[in-house]
Amino acid sequence: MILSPTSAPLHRRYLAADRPFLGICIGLQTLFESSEETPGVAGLGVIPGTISRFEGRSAAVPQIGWNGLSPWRSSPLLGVDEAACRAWSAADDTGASGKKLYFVHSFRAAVTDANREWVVATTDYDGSPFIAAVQRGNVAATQFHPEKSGELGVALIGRFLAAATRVAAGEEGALACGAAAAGPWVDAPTRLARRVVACLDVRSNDDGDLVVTKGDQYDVREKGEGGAVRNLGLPVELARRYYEEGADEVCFLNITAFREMPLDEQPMLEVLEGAAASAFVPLTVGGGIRDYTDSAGKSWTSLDVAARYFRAGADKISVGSDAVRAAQDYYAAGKTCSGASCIEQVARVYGSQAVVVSVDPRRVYVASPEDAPDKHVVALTAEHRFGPAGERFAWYECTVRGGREGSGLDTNALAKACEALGAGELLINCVDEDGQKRGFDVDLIGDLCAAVGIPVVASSGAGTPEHFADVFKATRAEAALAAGIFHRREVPIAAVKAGLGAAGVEHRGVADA
Ligand code: 1PR
Repeated sequence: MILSPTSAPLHRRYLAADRPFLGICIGLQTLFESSEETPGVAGLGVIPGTISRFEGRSAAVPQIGWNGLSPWRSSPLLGVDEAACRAWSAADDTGASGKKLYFVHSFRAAVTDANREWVVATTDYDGSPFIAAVQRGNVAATQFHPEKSGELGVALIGRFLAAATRVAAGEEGALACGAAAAGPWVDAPTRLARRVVACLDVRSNDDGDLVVTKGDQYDVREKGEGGAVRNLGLPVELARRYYEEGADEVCFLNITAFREMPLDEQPMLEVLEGAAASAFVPLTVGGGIRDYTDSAGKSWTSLDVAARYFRAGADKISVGSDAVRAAQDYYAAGKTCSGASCIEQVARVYGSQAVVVSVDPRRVYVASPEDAPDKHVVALTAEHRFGPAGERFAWYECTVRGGREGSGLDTNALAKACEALGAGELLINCVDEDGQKRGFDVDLIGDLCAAVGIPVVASSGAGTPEHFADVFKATRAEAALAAGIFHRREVPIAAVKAGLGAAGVEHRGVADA
């Protein structure tokens, strides 16, 4: 499609005039001719090709996490030339195989002969390379999110803005990249890192201050009569500390939202705005995301609530109690989707990759699978997980209201329903292991990883760096989350990453700049 610099709409004229442009994620995909994600809607057609969905042959879809780049040519924007490119794939001191950037998408552009001249770099996922960065003249775009890719990404944006300023001042070639190439300089496939997530359970303490707290099997108060809410720090300060220490994501959970109305909880919006201004990694927020009527009688949909969180700086929202209700409705309606659930509303507008379901299972022990014929029973493999009478089997009941109420629904059924409803990721807590520091419940995590094709985040029970390597070696979980050991400074994130390197688990290095 030839773009006419005069007759086309403004955005087309801007691109046709080769003015400095940096597209991010959907901003890259829009440059192509069309996308399977929006049949019948034409792209800008600047780059030949159609965007297509990952097939999920050998990896979870969406791709969520930090993956490497295979540069094809020098690029001032990416900050790579042929010599520096090798640094991109060289292992760092924690054993991470090269620098990584943050991707979160279900669709991608494949390299074709017709678009090869645009390709600056590719990345490998789900068994094949896809286009990670394009450029021609001053028009550039990346599939990854530089604004969420730590110092590496912040530096890339800085280089783009500086070069764009020089181009605007008449300096030709300030953004120019090397000549088009036939393929990557380094023929080693890139690998997706397993993510280390820091989780901040947030609530008001007895003085009304919003603090980060931590439960012990979901009990966040100090032991003893009238115990105060544990105060482990301030949310924005802790989020910045974890970012600086190398956390790959930060997750905020408003753990009293099921009692108060979330948007009356304005402080959570301020927490997100503060964190987004200083922690340049993905932020997830959960707690209270559901349809509700506020204290003034105004009705808000889940989408309204989620939209406020996204505008405040969240990249993903997490749904807990409302996901259980949605799953129960799904089964009650004969495994059909109503379109009305929070998961469906938000996934339809923002994409599945923005919707996390946070599950709060607890074990219900049975002597044998036959004792729970209508439940998905899991065989327990570690003595500390056996029941009080030595039971080696359990089904996992979803709880709601922060672990306070059972739902009767088993977690395996919930996971399948939420995937069908459009959730993009599962965050699997475990009430029994929360705060116990005995390691993640790999029986539960492995069972759910086998049940769904979306990414899984293991949560609850981390006590040592080895526990992270254990869950990544035992299951395909794409991420592992911890709270207590980070808040109490018992285990540094760098120690977790070094442990992953020693165990040969792909991860993102701590110093990514
Ligand atoms: O139900 O949509 O309003 O969401 C409420 C959210 O808040 C849910 O994601 C639920 O898991 C969470 N939540 C509610 N009450 C508590 C509590 O602790 N009293 N947090 C709570 C549950 C799970 C993680 C925890 C990990 C790691 N905690 O946040 O941090 O288990 O802990 P560890 O590393 O110290 O073992 P909705």
